[in-house]
Order: sequence, then structure tokens, then C-alpha cells
Amino acid sequence: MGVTFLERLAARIARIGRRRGLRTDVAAVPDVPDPSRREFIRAGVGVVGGLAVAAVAPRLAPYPLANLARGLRDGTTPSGTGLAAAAPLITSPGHSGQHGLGHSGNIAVGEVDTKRMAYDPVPFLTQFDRGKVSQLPNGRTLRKFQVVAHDREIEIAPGIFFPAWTFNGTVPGTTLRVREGDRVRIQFVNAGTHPHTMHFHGIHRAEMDGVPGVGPGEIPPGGSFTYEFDAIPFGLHQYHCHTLPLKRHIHKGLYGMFIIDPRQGRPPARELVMVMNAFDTNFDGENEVYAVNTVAFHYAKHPIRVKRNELVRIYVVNMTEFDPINSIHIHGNFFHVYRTGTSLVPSEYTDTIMLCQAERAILEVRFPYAGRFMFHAHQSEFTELGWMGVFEVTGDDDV
Ligand SMILES: [Cu+2]
Repeated sequence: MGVTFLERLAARIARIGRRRGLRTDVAAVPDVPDPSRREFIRAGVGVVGGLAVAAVAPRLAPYPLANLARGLRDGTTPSGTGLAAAAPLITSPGHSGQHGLGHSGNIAVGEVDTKRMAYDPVPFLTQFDRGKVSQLPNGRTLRKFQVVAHDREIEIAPGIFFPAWTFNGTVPGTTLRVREGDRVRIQFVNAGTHPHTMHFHGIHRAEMDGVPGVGPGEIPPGGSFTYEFDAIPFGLHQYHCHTLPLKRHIHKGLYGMFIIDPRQGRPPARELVMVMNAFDTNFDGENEVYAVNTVAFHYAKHPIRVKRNELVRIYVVNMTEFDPINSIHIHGNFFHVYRTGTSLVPSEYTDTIMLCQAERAILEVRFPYAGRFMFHAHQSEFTELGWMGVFEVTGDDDV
């Protein structure tokens, strides 16, 4: 009989504790290999049950970790550790309890507290910050933004909390939207506990690039800097912190979407923002939770409503750390692809695209049939760890 998933997980938690110099009972914990992400998926208790344990482990500092490990093996959970709150996440195969999804599956049970987090993935889909608009003496449009970095705990699945670093309090940060040729002025304030920068993708002078050692370089805690540049080229871009180690500063949540509309605009459409992201909840350099717009399975529980035959334009940016690529697949349909959004002519007609880290694309789609259509990463592993949602297409279906 081999070592069970829970025994491996318990051993892992104890090792985390030892690395952090916390009190552990080494003898009580078997010395076994780390559980891999795939074992999270295979675990009989369900995907998110395993994740919950991993996610709360770093928050258990005062609690003897070996006791937690023992509790896991014995099926008892210590009180006052945060684990109790996470327990309802555990779902069993074949028992769904979800209303947004038409079949049973390993998706997180319950809801995140959007009020506490001051972030709701549903309105986030259609929120654009166009800045404070004024005219420069030469007649050009000036758009002023303020972005504040600060530390904040966010909830990435029901009961799973992540100590994020945020732009404007949310992950992803506010979606900034300007028009081609505008002058863009961003007052950045670092109210966090680490040095940060704002690095925009686009064409600009070196000192506005937001990287260490150039121009203002890293902005220290309590510091501020105003980045200024012209909005070129039109397309779908992003901003993120560029402080080193880069993967940690990005993965902690310091990124957002930056849209430069073409001068002539794009045809009217229902527009949606989707930032592919993921979270390494136990800081081992691998992600355990995947999503678009942060909260695992949120759009499976709260389907995105669109009208039959209306033009839907989806802005997709991949900000996933640690995994080299991510992807999006839409069921029962095909879409036009505008890579980086820098052309008004689509380059592809397909139902699945993959994006490397920082790559982005605008997708345009019309749903000819009413009903529910899934969308998800086509890496099944990511799907099962949270990156999955549903479009609910409304309207008369005359077929
Ligand atoms: Cu940073």
C-alpha cells in the first residue's frame, strides 16, 4: 500500500513549517515526496479540497504544523486555524450542487465574499477606466490616471485566500482604456511594502519603461512617480510591475489590461475583459489555482449572459506565471482572432488559441444558438483547477 495523497500533503505542510522555522513534530510525519499538482487533481477528496489545505498552510504559523498534519491523516481538523472555514470547499465527485454548470464536476463549492474583497469578477468583465479627460494646449486629449499599489489579501476560490500585491486594490488591476494618439499620464503611488514599478507594453521613451535602473527605476514603499507617454500602437496591451524577481512581483497580482482603441474605433459590440491568471498558493513555483479574472470557476457559477447573434468582443491577456502557455477554447462556436489587437483585419478563424505569457488577442464571436456554452483553457489540468466558465446565450432560438 503506497503513501496516500493526504499523507504526502501532510508531509509537505510539515516541511513548509520546518523551512520557516516553525515548531513541527518531525517524527510524526512520514518522509515522502511532495504531492504534485496532478495529485491534487487525482485526489479522491476533490481538487479544491486539496487546494484549500495547501492555501491555508502559510497562514497557520502559530499552530504546530505536525498537529495539522496528524489532523489531516486522522480526518479531524483543528479549530481556529482557518482550515474549518475552508472545509466546505471539499466536494465529492458526482455531487455537484452548482447551478451555473449543467453537469457535476470538481468545481469549488460556495461563493467568494465579493464585498469583503471589494472585487466582483462579473462587473469586472465590463469595467473600463478611461481616465480623467482634458485637452492639452495643442488640442490633443490628455488622460490622467492614478494607480496605487498596496498589499491586500484576496479570495481566489471560496475559502482560499491569497496574500496579493495589487494595483488599485484588485487582481487584476483596473482595466485602463485610452484612444490611439492620446497623451497618457499615470500617477503611480507605491503604498505597498515592497518596491514596485509600472511597466506598460507600448512604444515609449526608456525612462517611462518602468524597469529597475532606468529613469526612476524601482519606486520604493511610500514613493511615487508619474509615467507619461503617447498611446501607440493601438491594440490590446497590458501593464505590470517589473521589479525583480519579476515572476514573483507579477504572480503576486501586479498586472492589468491596457487597451488602446484605434482612432476610428471598432464596431459596436458587447465587450468583455478576460485576464488569464493563476496562483501559486504554497509558493513552490507551481500554480494550484487557475482562472480568468482571478476567482476559480466564478463564471461557471455565474454564467456570462450574452444575446444570441450579438457581436461579442473578448479582450484576452495571458498573465499566468510559471506555466509558459495558456489557452482559451469556446464551445459550439468559432471566433475571429486579432492578435495583439494591432490590426482591424482578423488573422485567424478558429475555436481555440494559445497565448504565451504576456501575449494577448481580441476575439470576436457571435453565438447563433441560445443556450449554455462552456469556455475554458484547453489544458485540461488548468480547467480542472479553476479556469472554466460558461456563456449563457439568451434569445429566441429559431432552429
Ligand atoms: Cu513589484
